[in-house]
Amino acid sequence: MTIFSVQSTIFSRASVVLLSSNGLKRFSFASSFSSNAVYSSPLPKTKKRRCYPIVSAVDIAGVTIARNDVVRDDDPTNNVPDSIFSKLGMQLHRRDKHPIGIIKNAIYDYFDSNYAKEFEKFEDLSPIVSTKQNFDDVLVPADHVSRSLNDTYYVDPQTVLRCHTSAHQAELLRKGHRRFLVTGDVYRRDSIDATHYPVFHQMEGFCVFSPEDWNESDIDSTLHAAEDLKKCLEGLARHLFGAVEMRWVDTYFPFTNPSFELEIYFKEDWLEVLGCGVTEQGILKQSGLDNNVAWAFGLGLERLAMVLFDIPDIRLFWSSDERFTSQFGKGELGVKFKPFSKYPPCYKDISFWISDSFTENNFCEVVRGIAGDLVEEVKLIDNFTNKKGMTSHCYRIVFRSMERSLTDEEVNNLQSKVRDEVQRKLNVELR
Ligand code: FA5
Ligand code: MG
Repeated sequence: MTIFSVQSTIFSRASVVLLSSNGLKRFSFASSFSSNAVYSSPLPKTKKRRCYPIVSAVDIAGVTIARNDVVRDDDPTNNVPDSIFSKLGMQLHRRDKHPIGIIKNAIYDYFDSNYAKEFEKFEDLSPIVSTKQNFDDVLVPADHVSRSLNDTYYVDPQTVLRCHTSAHQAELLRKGHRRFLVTGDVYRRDSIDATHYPVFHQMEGFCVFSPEDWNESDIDSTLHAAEDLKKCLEGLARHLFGAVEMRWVDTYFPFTNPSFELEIYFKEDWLEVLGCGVTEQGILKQSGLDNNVAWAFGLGLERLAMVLFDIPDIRLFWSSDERFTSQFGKGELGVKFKPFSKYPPCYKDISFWISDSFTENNFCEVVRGIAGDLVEEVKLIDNFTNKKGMTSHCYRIVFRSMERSLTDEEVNNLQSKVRDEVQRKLNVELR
């Protein structure tokens, strides 16, 4: 969980085989299955401390959604906190002067000019989707880790906040769309550091080929799609960044085979910016496309924008501080972010004996619920099991505001609340 380290994300488990960009034939896969039981470790619902302004309703895709529709304090299968509800409907990707909107428009330009506007664009699909859309339609197995309450925000057992834009692939195919881009906000319970945030933006790309597209070449359909996909994404990376160091990593997704991730060298480490692959036939079959082949990708827009604009911390995208927002303009791709000031971090450690139901995502959610964007990183710094079989974890919490210096009193107060709440909600014993 260190800053800028390469991590596997919930859908992918990278086999970390370094590929050259033309190494298409060296496919290898690692399993993404997990023994974690679905619904294994929900964050217990107790009376919430309100650390966020309570928003009573938000507008999503022209529909008003009340807080009670999404945040249900009394329902144990609901794990959406107010901090997340307040982000629904913000749609940073639809703001032309925001780095996320600027990068989205630059990607649109690339597709419009290279594919003669063949790719249809969707950017206003509701992020509240069914588990069928989010998981079943894209062949996510019943025991896949991403389905757990630990990883995904559930509104109720059949409804989630989408955790990827792949949730819309199947419905758009069923409606007859064959080449499209879907952009939207996605939601995940995740670790806390400079490149992970529980709400971020993805752009899905999907492209169906018919037999006549590959019949003339002497390679098979899968290889045709995989080569086309890599060519398309390498071209996109050059369009956005010019010369940049990148590498392909083989990985596993339930919905593609073969599957790849693209990493870009940024701040002295490899940063995963997208997942992609050749679509599983089962998905195409659902829409009667048995004789076709397709590729798909899911880009992390924050990650791309961090590289493009040199933005060091993912929390900044949510800042309304003028010193941040005023640095970006519509269509301006060449801007490098100038940090307005680097305020000092404050480190606090917390140790406790964990119980069987403890999960790091639940812990991170408690810390975010109290400190919001004042928490920069949560890192496990010590982990041991004693002779009695009790396991102790020590976490270092880095508090830092991007906008001002924090006072000792304020940080002590936050840490004390974290200690109380962790004990109350997570069934751990403080040390
Ligand atoms: C997916 O979400 C797949 N749906 C992508 C895909 C689509 C694969 C179509 C194949 C075909 P993954 O979980 O790896 O994959 O996330 C995709 C990208 O989202 C990552 O590469 C990263 O850039 C970004 N991302 C993931 N988690 C976070 C996070 N917590 N904060 C910010 N960005 C994130
Ligand atoms: Mg990934």
